[in-house]
Amino acid sequence: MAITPPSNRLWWKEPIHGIELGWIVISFLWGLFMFIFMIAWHFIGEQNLSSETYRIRPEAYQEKVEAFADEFAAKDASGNPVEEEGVPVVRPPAGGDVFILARLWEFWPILELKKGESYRIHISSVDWQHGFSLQPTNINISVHPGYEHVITLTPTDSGDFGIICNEFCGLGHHTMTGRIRVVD
Ligand SMILES: [Cu+2]
Repeated sequence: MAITPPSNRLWWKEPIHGIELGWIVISFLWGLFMFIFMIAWHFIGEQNLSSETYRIRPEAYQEKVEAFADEFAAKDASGNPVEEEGVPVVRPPAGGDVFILARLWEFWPILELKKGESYRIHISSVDWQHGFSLQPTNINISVHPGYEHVITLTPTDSGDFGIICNEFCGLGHHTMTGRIRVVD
């Protein structure tokens, strides 16, 4: 049995009911309001992170991060590189460009930054998609191979800040963590 009889097949040409039209208008306006506020929150709520993004080959990014880590590797009193759980600690000069690489399943290297200085933090992946979530701050971006993201950041507190991957990336995903240390 047809829902509408054959004589009434052009059902979409029937006049729309007032209440239905009312809801369509309300949901359209609400959608418009939410759309505008995605942009507005960026300015009045400091919600969406400002970041720049550039194309880069994963191998080229890896070379850049390794050169950076070599140049500014932290050394102990006897001149040996400082590592924590096999990951080198890097002490870049205050206020410059710093680099982090995401890969299965680590963030590399560990950065040591100075409180109150502005840094441009570069982040990219060399294999799969990962997430960069800086705890406990509201800094959270997706990290893709082939794209270099740059976040401008000024640490306002000292201490250890954890990085966790929040895009599921396979077997070791739950162990994929990193660290940014902020010193006075
Ligand atoms: Cu992951």
